[in-house]
Order: sequence, then C-alpha cells, then structure tokens
Amino acid sequence: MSSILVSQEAGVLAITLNRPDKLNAFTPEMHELLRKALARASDEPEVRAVLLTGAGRGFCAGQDLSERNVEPGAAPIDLSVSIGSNYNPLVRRLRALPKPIVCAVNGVAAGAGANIALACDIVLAARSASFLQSFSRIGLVPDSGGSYFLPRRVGAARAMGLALLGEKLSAEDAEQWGLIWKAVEDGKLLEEARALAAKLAAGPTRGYGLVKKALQASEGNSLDAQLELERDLQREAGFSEDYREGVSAFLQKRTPQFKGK
Ligand code: T3D
Repeated sequence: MSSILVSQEAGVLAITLNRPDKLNAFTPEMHELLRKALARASDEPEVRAVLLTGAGRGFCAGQDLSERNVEPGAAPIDLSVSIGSNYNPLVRRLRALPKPIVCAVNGVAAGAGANIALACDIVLAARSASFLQSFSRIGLVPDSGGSYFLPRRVGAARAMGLALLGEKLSAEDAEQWGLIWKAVEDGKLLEEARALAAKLAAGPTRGYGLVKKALQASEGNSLDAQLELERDLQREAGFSEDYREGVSAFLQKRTPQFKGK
C-alpha cells in the first residue's frame, strides 16, 4: 500500500497520508509522492481544489524519528538537509498552489505534521484531534513554518507557550485561538471537509488563487504595498471569465456557473 493515496472526484484532488501505524510520520518516500500529487494539483486544470487528510487515528506525527540514527558514536545529523530538501519545499508548494487546499485534521498533528496543516488554506479538525508543537520535546525548533504561522495566528504569548511547552492543544481550543477554521464532530469531519472542498472546486479558481496571494502577501506588507497589490490582483481577476460570469449571474438573478477560467 502506498504511503500517499491520491484520488480525484468532481474537481477535488484528495491526498491521504497513509502510514496509519506510525501516525503518518513523514518518510522521504512520502515527501516524493506528495511532491508529485501537488504538481498534479497545480498542473491539471480539472483539479480545482485539494483535500489533505490522514489515514487512521492520527493526521501526521511529523518526521519519522526512526530514520535518524542517534546511537552513541553515530555521525552528527545535519537536519538542514532534510528541512531544505523536503519540508521547506513542501510548505512553499502548499502556499504557492494557485488553488484552495482544505486540510482535514483527523487526529493528532505533531511536529512538522501540525505545521503542514497550518500551511493549508482552510483547516478543519475533528473534535478529538489535537495540535502539538512537539519539537521542544526532542530539543528542536518549530519548523515547516511553525515559527511563522503560530505568532501570526495566535499571538506571541500563546505561540511561545506552545513552542516551549510542547503541550497538546485541543481542536476546540485551536478553533477558539484562531489557529484553525473550525472544529467539527469526529464522525462529520470527512463529510464536511469534502463538502467544503467540492464547494471551492466549483468556485472561481483563478480568483481564489489571487485571494491566496493577497492574504499571504499581507503578512509582510505595509498598507501602501498591500493597496498596490490589491489593485494589480483585482486587475487580473477582472480579466477572468469567472468574473464576467459572476457579475452576469448576479444581474440575471441566477446561480453563477464558474469554470475556473
Ligand atoms: O529529522 C528531520 O528531518 C528534521 C525535521 C523534523 C520535523 C519534525 O516533525 S520533528 C518532530 C517529530 N515528531 C515528534 O516528535 C512526535 C513524535 N510522536 C509523539 O510524540 C507521539 O507519537 C504523539 C504525541 C504524536 C502521539 O502519541 P500517542 O501516544 O497517541 O501514539 P504513540 O503510541 O506514541 O504512536 C503510535 C505509533 O506511531 C508508535 O509506533 P509503535 O510503537 O506502535 O510501533 C510510535 O512509535 C509511532 N510514531 C509516532 N510518531 C512517530 C512515530 N514513529 C516515528 N516517528 C514519529 N514521529
């Protein structure tokens, strides 16, 4: 069985992390397969939204620690190689994908697993799921964008507490703290996430891609720079077929039929 499952239905590319016995901890093979799946999501016009989730009782426990030889006398491990070649490119791919990504966190999301979820656009989590910056438990630093996303989403005090203490944050607290979009009943997670992804897949795909660009840029921009960017992105959005369809549908009092063009 492959460590990443990929299926496509009604414009949604569903990607499932699939090493349930190891809480879907990342291996190099998983990174490679994820790279391919995200390239497909980016390249194929029929794919208009992505749904990322995990198989079994966990979402993802971060790096597979059994791949690291920490025996006495073993050579020092240069973790920048793994971060630079696997985790950073993954976060960049998720953020740059010009299509919306829904993440359904079905269980514990730890280490890089938590932060990969945060790099997605809309995060739903089962009520029994939790988020864990487990890095400090093994003497590491939040990676995969954790040190970027956390203070921006939950504020400096809570970000520092999460990063230093490495305690589990429940899905409900994650929602209340503004870390994720919503916590939902366990039994409803996939249904809700699929419905959300399908709704996005039927939407104005090019416009959504530009929304991602605008909100991501706002994290580092001044108001002036952001206003200029909004002007430029709106120009681009205004050239899309979906914009014309949206306005026509409004004026004709009907539901728009967006084509993602
Ligand atoms: O190295 C680099 O490339 C640098 C990059 C680092 C990025 C990172 O992600 S560093 C952080 C790595 N992750 C962790 O430190 C989390 C480790 N896991 C846990 O702390 C716990 O498993 C959880 C809190 C996530 C869940 O606990 P629990 O009690 O629900 O489950 P468990 O019994 O600990 O785990 C179930 C199985 O999954 C178990 O295997 P076994 O004994 O049944 O055969 C456990 O060993 C395995 N597992 C869980 N996490 C990992 C893992 N195996 C390898 N690597 C893991 N990260």
